[in-house]
Amino acid sequence: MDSRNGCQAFYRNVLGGTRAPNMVHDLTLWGAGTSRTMRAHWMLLELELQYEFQPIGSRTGETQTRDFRLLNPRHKIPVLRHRQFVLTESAAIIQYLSETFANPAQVYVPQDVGNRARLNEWCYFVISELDAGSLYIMRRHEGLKQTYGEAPTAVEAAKKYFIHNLEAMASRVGGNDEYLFGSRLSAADILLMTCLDWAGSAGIAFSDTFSSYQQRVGRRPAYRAALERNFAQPPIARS
Ligand SMILES: N[C@@H](CCC(=O)N[C@@H](CS)C(=O)NCC(=O)O)C(=O)O
Repeated sequence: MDSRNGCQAFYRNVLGGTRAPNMVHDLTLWGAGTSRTMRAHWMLLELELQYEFQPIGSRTGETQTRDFRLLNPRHKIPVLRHRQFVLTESAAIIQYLSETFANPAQVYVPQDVGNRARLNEWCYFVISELDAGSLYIMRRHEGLKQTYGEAPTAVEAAKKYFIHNLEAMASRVGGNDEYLFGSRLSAADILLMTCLDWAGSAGIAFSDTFSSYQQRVGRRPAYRAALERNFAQPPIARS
């Protein structure tokens, strides 16, 4: 949103109305109960940021209200607001947070173009091949078949595609390093871990390499705190 859209009323009514004056960084996160919202909570908690939480859920009607559609015309969660800056897309949100509130002791943030490209490479791979290209296809055409149509062949193919792409990451995940980029968590780990959890809840079994990774990453206090916050209400769905 910017002034080109003539959004003064939006800033006044929607952003102004949600401002949290006691919060040091003036951050609000909309969204709870899904793997995508989990990512944003997790990164906020890794960086030890205080934020206002609007726990709206998917397919509850809460993403369809007039105010929310002004915030995100694509009516999806999560949405992050940092002062007057509004951002959607879980991967973009966690990368923005990790760079804006860099905490190098906790989270890996590349310092040069080459390393940033390498991090993007893995983030885009997980988001496009594991999330959108596999898990979300299964979700839409199995769990949400009433809305998107039943397509068992596509679901079966998406499961195989998920395993195939995951196994292509095995050498990176199963090496000596704790995380994808060495000894520190990165945005790519948050994306991968949330996809593994989502796949597990969809009944996909994966190799020991990924189970060990899941156990390792799952011991992080911020991950556990984010699970509690994001899934405080029984989730309707992981996606
Ligand atoms: N690519 C987006 C996907 C966001 C998305 O699809 N969110 C779903 C829930 S996981 C949603 O908000 N659906 C709107 C609704 O069903 O009301 C992201 O990663 O943030």
